[in-house]
Amino acid sequence: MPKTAVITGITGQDGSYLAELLLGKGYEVHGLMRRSSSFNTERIDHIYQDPHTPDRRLVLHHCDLSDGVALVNLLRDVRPDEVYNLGAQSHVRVSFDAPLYTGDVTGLGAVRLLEAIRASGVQTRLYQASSSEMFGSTPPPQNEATPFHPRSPYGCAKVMAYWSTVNYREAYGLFGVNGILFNHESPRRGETFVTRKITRAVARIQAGLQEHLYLGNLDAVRDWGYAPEYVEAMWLMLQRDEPDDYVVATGVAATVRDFLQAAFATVDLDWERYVRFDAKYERPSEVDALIGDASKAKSLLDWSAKVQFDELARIMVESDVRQLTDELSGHRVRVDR
Ligand code: NDP
Ligand code: GDR
Repeated sequence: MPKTAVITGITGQDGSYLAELLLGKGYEVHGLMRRSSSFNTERIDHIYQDPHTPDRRLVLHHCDLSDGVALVNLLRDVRPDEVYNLGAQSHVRVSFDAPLYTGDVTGLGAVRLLEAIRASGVQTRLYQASSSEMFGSTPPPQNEATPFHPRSPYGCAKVMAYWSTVNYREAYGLFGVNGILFNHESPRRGETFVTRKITRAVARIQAGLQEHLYLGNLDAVRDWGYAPEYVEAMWLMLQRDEPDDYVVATGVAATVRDFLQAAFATVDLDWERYVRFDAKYERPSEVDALIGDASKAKSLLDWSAKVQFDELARIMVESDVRQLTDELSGHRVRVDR
């Protein structure tokens, strides 16, 4: 029998790569998507299967992490072997503007899913998308034993989801794992996260469509990896005999300025000519430095990152240049945000 998986957040960056990975392994994949007034399936359109396709292995369901009863019903109907909770309000800066909403979806949403697993009585394994943002102001390097000190409503919500997963493991014997993933990016990264904002701007500046790029704090240190490699680690965690928690990271530190330099250098431009400061992109409390120690994932999952930030910047710039060329040749230029 092929395995069945449920993915919350299938329309997001990681959800789309994970769906591809699981379909490639022969899984039947059930993705939860929010109802939206405009199409929100761009990242999974290439793997979409029409409901009338015989034996289709990708099924989409309208469901929201704020709707606990719908989660119970869905799990009872699908009876998945594995559940990946990737759904979240995932933008750190936005979480300061929408703290209650972020707490509800990113924090309580995970608890609703845990309760839905219990209430439906389904025997399943759960992956919780935990985040390096939980470490917040605790200095690097950070590993599984590093204390949490979140610096945003998003980070606080992720700490709640993390501990709830551990609690359901201890209280009810649930096979629940936390992947504590450091920043990971790709050509499918949301356009308001700093890496993608930069690589899109490089393509537009080179094409003469944009003059300046407005950014906030350039001194922040992050550990940027490549998303397709990170979803592989998620899957590996659920294949172990025992549930556990794992840091997933490259271990390589780079500032936003370093990423800027690498991205603009891909097309031989000097970033300092184009970048301007705008305080609106600063956070009320910033996370200064995240650098992960993924030695546990290396020894127990045999997983390690291959792509590092400078190659990542090149992959993303090249993709954005191609995408812009396609848009221009179709006479369709998207309005920038
Ligand atoms: P994205 O922001 O790209 O995707 C988030 C997904 O959650 C989207 O599918 C979104 O739907 C969905 N979603 C948002 N609100 C709800 C809701 N109320 N109910 C159901 N679904 C909802 O995030 P990523 O793919 O980058 O990240 C995946 C997960 O991993 C997130 O939980 C994130 O917090 C976490 N994470 C990400 C890291 C990273 O560097 N990328 C690092 C560590 C953790 P829609 O498409 O309609 O907006
Ligand atoms: P982050 O990613 O907050 O680490 O969360 P983001 O790309 O938003 O910010 C990274 C760093 O860049 C600085 N920065 C800017 N950020 C944005 N978005 N826009 C700007 O204009 C800008 N200028 C400077 C930020 O201050 C920050 O220091 C991501 C998300 O995917 C989370 O969901 C995930 O949990 C963490 O990574 C790990």
